[in-house]
Amino acid sequence: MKKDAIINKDINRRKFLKFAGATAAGTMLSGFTGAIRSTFAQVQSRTVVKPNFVIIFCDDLGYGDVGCFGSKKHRTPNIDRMAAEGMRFTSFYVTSGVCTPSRSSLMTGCYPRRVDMHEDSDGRCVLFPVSGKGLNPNEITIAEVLKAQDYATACVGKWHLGDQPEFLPTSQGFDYYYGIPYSNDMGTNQRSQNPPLPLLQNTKVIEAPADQNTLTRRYTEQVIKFITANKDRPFFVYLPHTMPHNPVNSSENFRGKSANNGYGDAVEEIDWSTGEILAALGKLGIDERTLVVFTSDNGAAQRWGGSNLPLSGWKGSTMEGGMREPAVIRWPGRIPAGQTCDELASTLDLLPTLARLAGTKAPDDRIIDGEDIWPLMSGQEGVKSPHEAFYYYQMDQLQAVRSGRWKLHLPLKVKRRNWGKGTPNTPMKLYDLKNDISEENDVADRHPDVVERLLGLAEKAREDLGDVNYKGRQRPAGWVVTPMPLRKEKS
Ligand SMILES: [Ca+2]
Repeated sequence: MKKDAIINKDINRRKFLKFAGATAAGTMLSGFTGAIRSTFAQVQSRTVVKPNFVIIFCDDLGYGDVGCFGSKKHRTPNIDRMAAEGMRFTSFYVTSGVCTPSRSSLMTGCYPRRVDMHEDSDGRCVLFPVSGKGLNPNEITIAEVLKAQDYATACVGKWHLGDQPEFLPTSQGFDYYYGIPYSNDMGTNQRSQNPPLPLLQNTKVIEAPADQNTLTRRYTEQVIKFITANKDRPFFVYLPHTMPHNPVNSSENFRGKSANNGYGDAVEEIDWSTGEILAALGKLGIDERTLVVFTSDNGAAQRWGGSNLPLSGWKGSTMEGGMREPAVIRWPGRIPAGQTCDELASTLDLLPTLARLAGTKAPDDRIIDGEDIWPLMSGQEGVKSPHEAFYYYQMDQLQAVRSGRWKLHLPLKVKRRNWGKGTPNTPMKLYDLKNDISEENDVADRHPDVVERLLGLAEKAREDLGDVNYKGRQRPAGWVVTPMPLRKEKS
């Protein structure tokens, strides 16, 4: 693989401003007189008030891990209330069963293969510390789209799209960053050559190893501080929690309190955190102009106590349990309360949808795989998913396709797994997810026409997004030649 392309951020910025076109006019206004500016603001406020956005993105939280999605073990009254005041999405997907690729899609509105974030430089399923590879700064992230609309932007939590300065949130459209750059199990304890798990503020390591017990609490404080400081202008907060990814940790108020060991404690602290953020929005009087998303980056792992029920399979697989997530979206007055949407939607759709709500649109100088799902979110009657198909990739391999109620697992000579040898000769299977959400009854024999149609869709995906060694219409990742470990400066 070629590693010689160092990204020129200035060129990138210029390109982006060109793309932003009319929207850049908003930025130029800062040079005008106060009077003109205030007239502009009045006109603008009469036409459209830009909503705030908060995306709460858990790490490895399963489909069945919160009360409003059926958990009997975890007490999640705040997330449940959020669902009662908003909409549950029950066929909401991420594009991968693991962290890095899944996050690349939320940021770019593209499948991981599209932006070459489906594997690391050595063919592993996620990025590891001191990685020369990262999300290409030439990609236009959701934060960059919103920043061009004059949003204040913050990322608080686990990033995992590159640990070099060129790839960190502050180089990808976020004004502010506070959090860990990759997974909480990737400190020195994982491999002795890794630096102690760094906690960053912007690009500076402020603590190493990070005290994981207090991360959820500190993230929450950071988010509320940022929201409070920016309450009078539109803001975008991306909160990718570190928990409940293993090793699970929680602060003293939650430790040992749940009915499901450390995992349950961590989930219940995330619920508390969600409640604190919603309470802050209410207190600041900005509830009705703030859209909040709650979901997870992939399904629960098999080993640590999470649940994907009633789905089958675990984190890291293309079964529903790996890639279908609990999702709640709330915006009082704009999203109808207490409703459920079972139409196919995904994290791919957040960029186009939020762009539209901010008064702009997704970048049109490149392929974006996501679609605007505001018609679904706003509860318009009879609206169907904008996606003819959704594709389940395991790293570089297309393994399954869903269209409407049907999901086809493709027949594969060697079905890839994240770790170790693949599984040989896996047979084709067709499931009717409407009647068989657990993927238990193969009905391929009874529906040859459906099988043929889905095989055709898979073929289209192979041509477009690629499959194994065939690249398809892929854009390059970002690379740095000499990646350096993130360490705390000696004081
Ligand atoms: Ca994860």
